Amino acid sequence: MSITLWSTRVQGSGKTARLLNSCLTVVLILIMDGWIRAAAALGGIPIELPAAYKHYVDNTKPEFLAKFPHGKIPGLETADGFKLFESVAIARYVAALAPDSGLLGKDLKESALVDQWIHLAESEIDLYTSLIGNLIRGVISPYSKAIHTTFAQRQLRALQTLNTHLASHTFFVGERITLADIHVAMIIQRTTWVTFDAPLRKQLNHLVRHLETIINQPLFRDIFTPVAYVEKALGYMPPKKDVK
Ligand SMILES: N[C@@H](CCC(=O)N[C@@H](CS)C(=O)NCC(=O)O)C(=O)O
Repeated sequence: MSITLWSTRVQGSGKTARLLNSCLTVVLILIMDGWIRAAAALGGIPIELPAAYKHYVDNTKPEFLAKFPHGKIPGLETADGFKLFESVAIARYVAALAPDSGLLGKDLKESALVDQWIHLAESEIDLYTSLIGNLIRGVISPYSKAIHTTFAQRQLRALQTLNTHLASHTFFVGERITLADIHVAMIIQRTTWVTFDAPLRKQLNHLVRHLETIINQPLFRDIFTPVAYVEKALGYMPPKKDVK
C-alpha cells in the first residue's frame, strides 16, 4: 500500500543540524515528524514524502485543509483515500502495519505501557518545551521568570521519572525498541535545544544514554539529526525591538 506523509524533513548531516540550531523555531518544528519515519523504517513500511511541500504555505491551502482540516503537519494519506492527522495516531497506525516489528509491544499490557510512556513524554515534557520556547522568544508574553521556572520544574519531574526507569531498563518496554523509545528520543531531542543543559545531563545520564542509543541506530541515520545540546538552558530572548 502506498503511504504519503505530509511533513517537513531534515536530513542528518552535522552541518544541517548546526545551521538549524541557530533557529530555535525551525528546529523545534522540523524534528517532530522524524519519529514517524523512524517507526516506518523499523517496520519496513515504505513512506513517500512530498518533496515540494512548503510549510506555512501549503498547509494553509484549501486542498490541504480538505484533507487535514486542522491545517497542521504531519498528515498521512494512503492510496485508498484514508487520511489521518496527529503524530501519535499516525505513528501507531504505521507501527500497527508492521506487527512483527514489536513496535507496539508483544501483548496488550506492553502496548498499554508503550502508550503510557508516549503520553507522559508528550503531555509532561514536550508541552513544556513548547511553552518555554514560546515564553523565551516572546511568543507568549509578558515574560515571567516565575512561570518559566514552574514550567521547567514540571518538565524536570517527568524527565526524572523517565531517567529513573532507564536506570534499570535499556528500553522503555521489554527488551527491544518500541514506539515509546522512538517517541521519547524525539521529545528529548527537542529539549536538547532549550532546557536539557549540561547540569541536567549530568543528573539525567540514563536519559542521555537512551537518546544517543536510539538516534544512532543505523536505520535512523538519515532521519534524526545529530544531537546538539545547549550548554546552558536558554533564557529570555527579548524581541529585537526591545533591545536598546
Ligand atoms: N499535536 C500535533 C501537533 C502538530 C503541529 O503542531 N504541527 C506544526 C508543525 S510540526 C504545524 O503544522 N503548524 C502549522 C500551524 O500552526 O499552522 C501532532 O502531534 O501532530
